[in-house]
Amino acid sequence: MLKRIRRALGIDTRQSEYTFQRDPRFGHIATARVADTWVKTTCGYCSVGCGMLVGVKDNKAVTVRGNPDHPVNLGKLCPKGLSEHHILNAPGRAKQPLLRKDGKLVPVSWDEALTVMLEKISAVQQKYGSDSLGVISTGQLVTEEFYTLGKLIQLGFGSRNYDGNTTLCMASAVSGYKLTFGSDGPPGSYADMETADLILLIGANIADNHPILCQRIERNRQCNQNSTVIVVDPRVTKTAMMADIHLPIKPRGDIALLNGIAHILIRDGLIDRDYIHQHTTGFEEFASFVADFTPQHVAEVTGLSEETIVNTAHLYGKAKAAFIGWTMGVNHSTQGAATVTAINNLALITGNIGRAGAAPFSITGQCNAMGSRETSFTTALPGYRKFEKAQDREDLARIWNIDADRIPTSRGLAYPDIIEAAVAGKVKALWFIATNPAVSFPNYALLKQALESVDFLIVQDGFHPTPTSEFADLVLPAAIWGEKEGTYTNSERRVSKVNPVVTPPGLARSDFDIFLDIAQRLGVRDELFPNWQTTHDAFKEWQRVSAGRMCDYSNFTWQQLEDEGGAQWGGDRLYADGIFPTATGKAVLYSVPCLPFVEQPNEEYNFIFNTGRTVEHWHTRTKTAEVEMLDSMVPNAWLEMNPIDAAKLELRPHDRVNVLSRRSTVRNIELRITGIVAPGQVFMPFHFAETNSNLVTLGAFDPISREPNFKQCAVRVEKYFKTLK
Ligand SMILES: Nc1nc2c(c(=O)[nH]1)N[C@H]1C(S)=C(S)[C@@H](COP(=O)(O)OP(=O)(O)OC[C@H]3O[C@@H](n4cnc5c(=O)[nH]c(N)nc54)[C@H](O)[C@@H]3O)O[C@H]1N2
Ligand SMILES: Nc1nc2c(c(=O)[nH]1)N[C@H]1C(S)=C(S)[C@@H](COP(=O)(O)OP(=O)(O)OC[C@H]3O[C@@H](n4cnc5c(=O)[nH]c(N)nc54)[C@H](O)[C@@H]3O)O[C@H]1N2
Ligand code: SF4
Ligand SMILES: [Mo]
Repeated sequence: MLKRIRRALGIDTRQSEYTFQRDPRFGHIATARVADTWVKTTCGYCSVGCGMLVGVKDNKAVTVRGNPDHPVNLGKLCPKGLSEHHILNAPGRAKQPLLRKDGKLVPVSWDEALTVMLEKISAVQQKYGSDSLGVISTGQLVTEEFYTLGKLIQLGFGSRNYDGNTTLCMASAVSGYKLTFGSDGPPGSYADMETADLILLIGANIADNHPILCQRIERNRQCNQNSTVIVVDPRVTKTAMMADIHLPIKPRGDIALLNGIAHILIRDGLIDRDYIHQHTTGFEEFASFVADFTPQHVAEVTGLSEETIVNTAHLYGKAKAAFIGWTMGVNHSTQGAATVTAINNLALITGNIGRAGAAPFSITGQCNAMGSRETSFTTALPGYRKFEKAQDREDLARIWNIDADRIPTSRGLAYPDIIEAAVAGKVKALWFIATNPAVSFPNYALLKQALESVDFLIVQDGFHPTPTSEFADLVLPAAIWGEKEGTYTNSERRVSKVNPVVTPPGLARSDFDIFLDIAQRLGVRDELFPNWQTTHDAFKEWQRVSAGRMCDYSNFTWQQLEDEGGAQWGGDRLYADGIFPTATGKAVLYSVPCLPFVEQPNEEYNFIFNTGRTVEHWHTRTKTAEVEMLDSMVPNAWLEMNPIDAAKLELRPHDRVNVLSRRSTVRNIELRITGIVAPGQVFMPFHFAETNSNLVTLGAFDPISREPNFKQCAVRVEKYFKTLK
């Protein structure tokens, strides 16, 4: 779709071409790719946070290679990282502000764009109150930009209705960590994956989505003959194929499995009673709660054999150091936060936390989802402070030199609730920054209604047109990775330097510059951002705000972060002393039931629909569809179905099919018949706007984290016929 739109607009969709010269060492090489200078930076795709060197020639990024000195990746990069320079001068980049006039988006100056934006927001806020402005950001800006944006929205515009696409992603991990430990913050390090005796990966397909982490497992195997890798996933993913043991769990059987493992550990005396006594609360209640999770009961719920469940528990309980890593197979659920607490329970009752190789470790998603969590202003106040705590608000007011009563005492609406409020007419202006909800938000029909209901819709993106920017009243063209400076934090709390390589195309400006310009026009720049010119000014204030907090940046310098391949706040691992930031100083064991997922299959909609990713593509493909070598490998979506189901439906490999749910239909997808998925389940990647999986997904959200249940809903599959439009 993106390519079609661009072709229709006469935009060249080909990659730039190279001329060739002969090099005595390498044979023919492309001259256009011979770099004059190399710039150190950090990959802008996933949260592994690989260090890279970008080769530049004539203000053009011509090549990328892994930074051999970076501790995260030691010179390796995955296919997306290796081709990242191609996105910078891709034809689809947004190059000028566009304003809707008489129904059409037309080019305007920045002055006109921002003048109109502020007039519209001000009109809406005067009429409907300050919370009628809703803002959704991302996990893909630099930390300094997140900090600036949060201040601008909460204190400048005075709206509490600010959230991010991180609620579609990490929110359950954040909520689960807060419940158990009293604070967010992944306790472990990647190095733990090298030293653990047992690695349990739950709903995490690292071979596709965090490929460079796989080398940690390889290194573990080289050093430790007796280590075991167990992958819990309903599908036989590439990661499952790398494992020693794959547990093809029934969808959403995870809590039962985790409680069942706890049951066996307690029954067989494989728990650390000293650790439990000194560092946790709630054990008696927990032990009696999991008594019901007998191997027999858990086998029924999970579809795994009793023997497998007992074996898994014994491997976990007997490991000297056990590591649990998880990603979206856990978080993307109405029981996401509860599942995270169940994971934390296992770590706590065996003392597998705060030691080398031992951690309950949420593998994050986007390059800087962690930076957005640290600076927050969404679910918390900056530096993991709490809206509800007067002391926290007073601390910040002192640093900011403002009255404490200007700081909100509770969070505003979460992302899905902002969308609902837009449909309900309570949020009247919406501003999306670096996210593409028309492809990524569940239940597209409701999202579309929200986009069409608001009085004014602003989309600030590095690319245009995107499926979301097509709805916009105002498009603000933004600089992206490779064009701006600041820091990203990866999954292991490592803060790394991000550097500009080239200047942004056309009139595109960095998000930071756009925020400051808006602050100036709003009349709050001098108060909120005094004398700020660059992201380094934001960094300096953020250092003061984070000082003494868990995510303390006060001793970091940009130069040191660049030279040393980043630094981890909190050191190698958190909670080494077993003291947790809860009221009692102890971690809390939660007793969580395992509930059936919300939309169970029935006769009419007889399949469980699962969605996820593939290594070649990044989310909604605004970037990777522009990289020929990635897009040509996987140009279209597909649907995975088990041979038993295909035989019943008389479908053959590569048939074209439709996927129907109670909400809508995805039409004309290639069918792949494969044992990767179990009978009764189908899987589809969510990357493709033209066959958008979120037409059919469900608008059901975790009551605590507000994260969507992206991984299960009920669908049926029918053969596609051309006449069906
Ligand atoms: N190539 C690539 N890499 C990426 C991204 C990308 O778009 N492309 N995105 C990044 C981001 S933001 C994120 S959040 C991460 C996501 O990384 P992952 O979480 O690894 O990605 P997914 O494919 O969404 O889901 C992982 C697995 O969850 C499984 N799953 C589904 N239901 C269940 C269940 O009930 N229980 C269990 N145990 N598992 C289940 C799915 O079968 C799937 O294999 O990837 C990051 N890295
Ligand atoms: N069905 C289903 N849906 C899902 C998921 C799933 O597994 N299944 N996964 C969910 C998850 S975990 C996530 S994280 C979301 C991701 O969903 P999105 O956030 O919508 O995905 P992206 O394609 O990364 O969108 C980022 C946008 O920001 C733009 N951009 C990139 N860099 C910059 C920048 O520096 N500045 C600005 N202003 N713009 C920039 C890009 O061009 C792109 O349009 O999708 C969620 N949706
Ligand atoms: S693993 Fe992630 S951070 Fe590393 S190169 Fe690939 S996309 Fe970039
Ligand atoms: Mo994500």
